[in-house]
Amino acid sequence: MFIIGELINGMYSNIGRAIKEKNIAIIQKCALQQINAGADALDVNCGPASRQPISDIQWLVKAIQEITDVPLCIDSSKPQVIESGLQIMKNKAIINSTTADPEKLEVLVPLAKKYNARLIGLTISAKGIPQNKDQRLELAAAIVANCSEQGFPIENLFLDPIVMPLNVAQAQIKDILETINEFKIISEPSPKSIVGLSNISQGTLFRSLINRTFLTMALNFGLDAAILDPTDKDLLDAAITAELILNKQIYCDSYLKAYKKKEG
Ligand code: THG
Repeated sequence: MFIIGELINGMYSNIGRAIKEKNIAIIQKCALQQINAGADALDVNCGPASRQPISDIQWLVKAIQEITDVPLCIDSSKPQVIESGLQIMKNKAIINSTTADPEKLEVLVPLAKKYNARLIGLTISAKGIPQNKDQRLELAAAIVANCSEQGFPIENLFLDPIVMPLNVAQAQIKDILETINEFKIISEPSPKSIVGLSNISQGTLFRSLINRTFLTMALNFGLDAAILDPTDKDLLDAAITAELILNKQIYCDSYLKAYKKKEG
């Protein structure tokens, strides 16, 4: 599984404060902590409270690429903010995200092509978040068709079914898991799948337990990537063990240590 660290997000109060005060050391420490814990890439989101998201995202990207060359996943609903991050990016880029809205796809797919970036497509439209599997798949197919028409390689597209909190949308979670599996049959080559894992446990107790249980289930439905907290050791151990059980890692008695060494 491709792991994108979620912790550089202005939604977290320590990061929100660091962005406001331009405290570069806090951002760099958070980046290294996530990479050392096993992150393959880092999500970068200046948060809902940022009043100058264009300059804030550029400041974050500059701070992080001073100390690492892992791919950065520019997380914003505003295409201008995404482009400002891409303009100064030296690391590989992932655009997080487009929706299925034609106006957004017309701007963000060409940007992904221009900057050679991977692209995350959310199964959401101007009508909002779908309520069932068929609506999710319909929007996913529209994103895939639009990317194909514009000549964007589908292997570089991640589809996100949008994970809802368990305490808000319990009846939809099984549908979301099945959607992940069915993304694969939309086209050949297949698009990849991704989730924002921590959404599942927002507002619940036992967050870590719920996150890791959902992640192991999603892996069984073929999940390729997740935005998650890589410093949650139990979560990463559960993911590695799930991949072992699914025959994606080779068994040995010290498989947890072996996997981490290989990654580190
Ligand atoms: N899909 C895609 N991108 C995403 C999401 C997604 N980016 C944002 C988000 N969802 C993934 N990242 C987070 C980061 C933090 C939390 C959830 C998802 C989180 N934060 C605490 C909370 O809200 O309770 C904040 C705690 C604090 O303030 O310290 O849970 O789905 N493509």
